[in-house]
Amino acid sequence: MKPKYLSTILVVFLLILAIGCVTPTANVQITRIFYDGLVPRVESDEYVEITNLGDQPQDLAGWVLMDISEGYPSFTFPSYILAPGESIRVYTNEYHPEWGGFSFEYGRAIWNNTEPDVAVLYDT
Ligand SMILES: [Ca+2]
Repeated sequence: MKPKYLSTILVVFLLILAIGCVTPTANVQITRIFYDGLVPRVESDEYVEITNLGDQPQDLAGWVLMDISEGYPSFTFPSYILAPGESIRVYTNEYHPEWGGFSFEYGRAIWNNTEPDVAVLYDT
């Protein structure tokens, strides 16, 4: 291989590396599960808190929050721009506009109080 081609390959490689470094990546994570609700039996006040830990706004449209221990319920987000540092909550069956107003609208407790369930947040 001629040196000319080697340098071209090197330039392309560095270009890909540079684009990878400057492209903003989402860092949205589950930061809390309030699993032991205070509302008797139905625990409608349980919630999962989700925070944007990155430095770029992230649209949550189509993202899915699910209890994968049971495989249900799941919540699919509408379009919502989560600002850097902002937290929202998905309640079991309550409506809190100050936390984004998201709810599973589920009539029973979701998150087990004794044997922890696993919550997963899927991006699109
Ligand atoms: Ca619970």
